[in-house]
Amino acid sequence: MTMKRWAMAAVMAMSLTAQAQRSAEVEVKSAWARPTVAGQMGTGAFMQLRSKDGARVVGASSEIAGVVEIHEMAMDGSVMRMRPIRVLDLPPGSNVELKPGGHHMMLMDLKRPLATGEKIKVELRLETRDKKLITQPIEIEVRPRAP
Ligand SMILES: [Cu+2]
Repeated sequence: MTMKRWAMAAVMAMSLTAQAQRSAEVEVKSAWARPTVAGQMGTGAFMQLRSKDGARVVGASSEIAGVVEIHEMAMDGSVMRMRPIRVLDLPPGSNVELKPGGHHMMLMDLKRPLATGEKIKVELRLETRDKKLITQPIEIEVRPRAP
């Protein structure tokens, strides 16, 4: 094989790898997080999640937050409170929405303020239907309201 053909093959192999990464376990749409002001320690992030084969979100992390959790809203007497859940189930083919007032992602112990227009990276920890643990990087846009 000539050097040139070898280089082309290498480029093709790399783009295949990139494609494989793009056909991720979970389809993530309309991911957004609320901007924060200096000193604010936490904010909510929202998105639509869909897994063709079914999966479970079992954790999340981000370099901009010390702690990332999935929260649910639940009544505590007559007061609505949020509390962390350990597992978010994504039934096969269903849209699962993280939204204000409902299940949401919570970015806590923020290392810096989040400015409108920037994109932050979060890694989802997923358990696939065949019980494999994988991580999937997602990008979340910082904006004051849903896209
Ligand atoms: Cu919360």
